[in-house]
Amino acid sequence: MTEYFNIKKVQYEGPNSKNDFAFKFYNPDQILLGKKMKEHLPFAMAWWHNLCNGGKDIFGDETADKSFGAETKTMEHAKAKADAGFEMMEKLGIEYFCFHDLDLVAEADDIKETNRRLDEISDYILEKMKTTGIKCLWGTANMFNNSRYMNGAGSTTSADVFCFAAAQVKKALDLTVKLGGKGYVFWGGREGYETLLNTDMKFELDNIANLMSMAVEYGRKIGFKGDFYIEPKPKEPMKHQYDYDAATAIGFLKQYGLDKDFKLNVEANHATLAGHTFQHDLRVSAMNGMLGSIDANQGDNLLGWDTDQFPSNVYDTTLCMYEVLKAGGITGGLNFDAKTRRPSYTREDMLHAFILGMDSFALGLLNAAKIVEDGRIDDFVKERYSSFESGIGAEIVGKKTKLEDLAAYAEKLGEPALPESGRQEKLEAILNTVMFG
Ligand code: XLS
Ligand code: NI
Ligand code: NI
Repeated sequence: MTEYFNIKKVQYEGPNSKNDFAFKFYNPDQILLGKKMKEHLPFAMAWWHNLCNGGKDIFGDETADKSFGAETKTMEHAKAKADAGFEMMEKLGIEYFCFHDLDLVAEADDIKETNRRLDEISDYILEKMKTTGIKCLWGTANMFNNSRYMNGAGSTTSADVFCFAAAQVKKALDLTVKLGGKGYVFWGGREGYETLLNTDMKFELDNIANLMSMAVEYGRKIGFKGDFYIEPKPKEPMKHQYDYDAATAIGFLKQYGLDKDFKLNVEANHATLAGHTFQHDLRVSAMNGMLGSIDANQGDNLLGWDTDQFPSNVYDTTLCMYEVLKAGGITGGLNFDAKTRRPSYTREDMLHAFILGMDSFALGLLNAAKIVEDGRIDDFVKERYSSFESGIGAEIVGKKTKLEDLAAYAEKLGEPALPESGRQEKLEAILNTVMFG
């Protein structure tokens, strides 16, 4: 079989190694807080960015050749992509992949033919999964590229397009179950609007929820036991997207009674587009018991779009893994929803990108474990609210008070003392010492 990546399996060589094709920090079998590093970090490859995307942007053509030696849009090409993908995952020690239906095969003019192609490629992929032990993290349907989805899928203005979307979701669920996927994602790419002058927002939201409810019903019927996920994103491609951020998506799920079957797939670069930190959206999801999976990438603070970079910012990976550890881990995985920069167009660049991302998350995990073990930050937060542990504070928390009781307490007390200092600078210094000390 053709070898696409001309290297041996990437090994851990430690921080002093100068080998570009070695891990400096990701040491899969190293035990941390009672678990192997690779169990803390269930990395996944995104089929679309790595095996499909050639770097096309609105001003220019592809720079990377993703034909993998086959004529594009053929089944040979679909299989060559699978071969290359599995070779790369094996060489990097990546145990999961994520896919859209239309990452796997080219869409045909007729949905029946598209589905036949999907059956053929999923048989092929299933064989590769059996021989390599690589697993599917989640599947999804691409309901944003084709022009029929100009107004969205669940939020479309056309009942016929809605049915087409339903057909794609049904097939993508079939594929996810066939490949044993842990999750099924709804990223509402075009589920949003450009102007309220032509939009019935309430109607669109009801329809999206309806599509999701039907997906849950069908998925459970065919034996899907995993989690459904909403992946929030505030904008791009639409001006306004309904799944704006974690808090909005959770409210939506609760409103429509979908919160038992759904969790969130939080993407770093989407959280920042919504004006939050990555850590914020992770915390919002975790505190609602809905942190399911993570799209592990990073954006660029100077740009206002989803740049989908491989993570290199260790502060961010540290605070991400700190949230994950505090949440007791995730049932999903860490999907590198990320691509190499357009001028980094070679296969070596793909490997460098994953090694960067995996090492950045390994560093983040090592640091997060140190923060937890050090305990000063967690202790400070606990202490900060200690006035609610006894006396009137405990009564408030225990819901034993009325507004009149508190007013009487306040009148007797007079002007309260200022709350204790928030000590942000001290805590940031502790973080630095824990990370670099
Ligand atoms: C786009 C999204 C997309 C989803 C899957 O911004 O991140 O890649 O993860 O549809
Ligand atoms: Ni994503
Ligand atoms: Ni994204």
